[in-house]
Amino acid sequence: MISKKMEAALNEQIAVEAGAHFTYLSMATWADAQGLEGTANFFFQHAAEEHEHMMKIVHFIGEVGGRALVPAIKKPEEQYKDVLDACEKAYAHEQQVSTSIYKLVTLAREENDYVADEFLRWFIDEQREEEVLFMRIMDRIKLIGTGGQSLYYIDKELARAHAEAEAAEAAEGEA
Ligand code: OFO
Repeated sequence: MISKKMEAALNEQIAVEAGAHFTYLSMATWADAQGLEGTANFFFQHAAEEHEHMMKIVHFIGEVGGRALVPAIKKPEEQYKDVLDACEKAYAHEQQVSTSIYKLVTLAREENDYVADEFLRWFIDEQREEEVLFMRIMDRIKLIGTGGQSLYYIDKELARAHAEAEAAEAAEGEA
């Protein structure tokens, strides 16, 4: 049975993941409206992943005898200067998410909640992968340049990142 403290902390994480889902959804629709199809698909996929993260926690809380609560979500930012700006904000967001996951792990250990500790391991790996992904994308965008003519190549780069992520997910599903 989960402690009340752990249950409350995991419920806060549900709000964090839902917030990430909304943030990436907003980046996706912004990119779509700019005609940046590759970028939009990349962020739509990321939004879907954050929804999955949220649902993992919802189901976990239920499994360990707690009650998952549906959070109120703050409206995300709607305008971005350019793709680099969106990626920088996504990276900063992921860093915050990582911090909140680490705090959950610390709490699980303080509470001797080995089940939650084990459950959270997946999120630690996921956060590392996501931070690396955004760092790589930002590096590539900086190499390509952010001028108008670079947009086509930046969009292709994000389309490639999207395709790679889809392939990795499919391979994971087959394993
Ligand atoms: Fe990328 O944030 Fe979820 O865990």
